[in-house]
Amino acid sequence: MSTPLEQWVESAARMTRPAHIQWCDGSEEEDARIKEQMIREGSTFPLNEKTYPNSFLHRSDPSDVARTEKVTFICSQDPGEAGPTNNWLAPAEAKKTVGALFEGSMKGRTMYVVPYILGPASSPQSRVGVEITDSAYVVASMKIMSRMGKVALDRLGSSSDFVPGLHSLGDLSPDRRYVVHFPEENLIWSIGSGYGGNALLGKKCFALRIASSMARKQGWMAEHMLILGMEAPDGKVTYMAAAFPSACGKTNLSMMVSALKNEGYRVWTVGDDIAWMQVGADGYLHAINPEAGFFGVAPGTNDKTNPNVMAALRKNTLFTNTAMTPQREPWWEGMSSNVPTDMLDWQGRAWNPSNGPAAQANSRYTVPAVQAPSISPRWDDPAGVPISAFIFGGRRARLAPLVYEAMNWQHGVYVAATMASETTAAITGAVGVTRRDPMAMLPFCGYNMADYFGHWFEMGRNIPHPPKIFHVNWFRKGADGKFLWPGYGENARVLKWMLERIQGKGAATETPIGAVPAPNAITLDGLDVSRETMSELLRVDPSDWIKEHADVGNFFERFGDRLPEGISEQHKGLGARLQRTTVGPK
Ligand code: GTP
Ligand code: SPV
Ligand code: MN
Repeated sequence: MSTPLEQWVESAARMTRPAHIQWCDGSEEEDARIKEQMIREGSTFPLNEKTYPNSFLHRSDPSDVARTEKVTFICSQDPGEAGPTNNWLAPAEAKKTVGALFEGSMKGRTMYVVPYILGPASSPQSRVGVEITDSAYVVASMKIMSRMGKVALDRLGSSSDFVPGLHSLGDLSPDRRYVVHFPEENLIWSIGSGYGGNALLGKKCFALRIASSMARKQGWMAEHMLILGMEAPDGKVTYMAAAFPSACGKTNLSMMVSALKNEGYRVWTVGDDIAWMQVGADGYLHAINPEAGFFGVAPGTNDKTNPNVMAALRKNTLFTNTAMTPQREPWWEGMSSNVPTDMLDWQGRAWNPSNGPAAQANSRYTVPAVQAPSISPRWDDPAGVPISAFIFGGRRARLAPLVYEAMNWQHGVYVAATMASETTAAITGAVGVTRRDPMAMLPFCGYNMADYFGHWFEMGRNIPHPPKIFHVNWFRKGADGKFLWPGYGENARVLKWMLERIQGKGAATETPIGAVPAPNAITLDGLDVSRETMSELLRVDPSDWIKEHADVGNFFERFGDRLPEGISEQHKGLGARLQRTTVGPK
């Protein structure tokens, strides 16, 4: 008798007709063979064995360098289940259209069967997925990003309790690229892309889109959040989770070297992109990191902005679409002030600045989490870590202050639901366009976003000790167009204020949108930020916020009467507070 997994593998092989089938065990020997295969295929290159041992540079197809949201679909029976912010296809239609592309797509190629666990191997919160792929790069990446191979097969046994994900490179044509999700069957199909979130199906497809839909039914949360522990001078560690849209600073915040480390404040990394959370016996929300590695944005990373990542990257790392120096070392814009000569750009051409940046703007590194010097001793804790604060934020050149605190859970859900951010190179399309991105989940919520807001309210009723909710904006700009806040390790100063607020200390000033730090409440010692700049960073301009409020109202209209009452109430409340402020007290 074959197991449910074997049956699914057989049916996938009948459809895609590979020349070979290889079951991955996750061993180092297997990993070495996969790397050899990648090198033979011609787009992967070993890096300097002395300075970057066991590290590789992979060049993707130039038309395949970021997530493609336009071809990402939620395929529920009822389009209302996908909601107005997702692309929708009827399941039968998706199976027909995308199935036709899978017909014979692996002919002459090897089909890899990649079992993996999301979350600590022994955690009850963890789940098993299996990805079938014809990409050796995907296998090598999944080995870093998840607990992959035998450990997952052992956990699965003959059970049918796994999320199947079928992936094929197809012909890599953007016209024949689809990333489709069937939340009612917990199934993922992806074809035509070898890139990150499109192809590593354990990441955004399972750990967010499918998992968010499971979490809603089962009473837990799957969020696009980093998880960090903030250590105070007394040695106590307070855990926080933060949701920022793609390429808006999650990896950097979670791995920061704190500017306040001499005062005893330091940051420990639990996760950099995704959090799965459920209410623990102690009444706190407990978070696990479903991943085992970091798939981080390379450009802008250097010894000053993120020394922890720079240290982590020196071995066993897979770089994608960076440039390469004559010493066979990776390079990207912002890595060093001296630009190496005679580089190959991300497409393998002799670098010529007239061709644009040497490294692709969304070039990335894939590195095992344990290599980070900041990795938390509890990052692999099967019980997860108790979360005391949620932080939301995005890129807003104007409007949003450096930090503010929501009044309570309901207000915090509203703050998160009204988040907006300027788009980045992590997704295909225009960069710098401000869009609403509730909870940084716009591209990742596997069901109707209005119901997702409802789920947040529901969770609030079920968490005896709910996290405090904050909003941050590291990206506010001055009249000169430059960032007002230095960011990176200096963000520890903002985390310190949050910690004080959690402890019932920390001075704050009420504004219509929430509480901002009182003047002097943020430690500025040793920092070249003037009091004037600080007050500009914390300024809340009611007339700007009245415009924002109207824009938010238009966004919410898209959800019709599916929008939870709690959101409408909060929206009215903010409108009234803003009116009172501009009119002045009677
Ligand atoms: P994804 O992996 O796409 O989810 O991105 P992310 O949210 O983890 O973003 P990441 O930390 O990789 O940062 C993305 C870009 O923002 C990089 O170029 C960083 O250098 C830059 N960045 C991160 N933190 C800050 C900050 O505090 N201030 C400024 N100005 N830039 C930052
Ligand atoms: C993101 O875009 O949020 C990422 C990169 O973390 S990807 O894996 O491509 O989704
Ligand atoms: Mn991300």
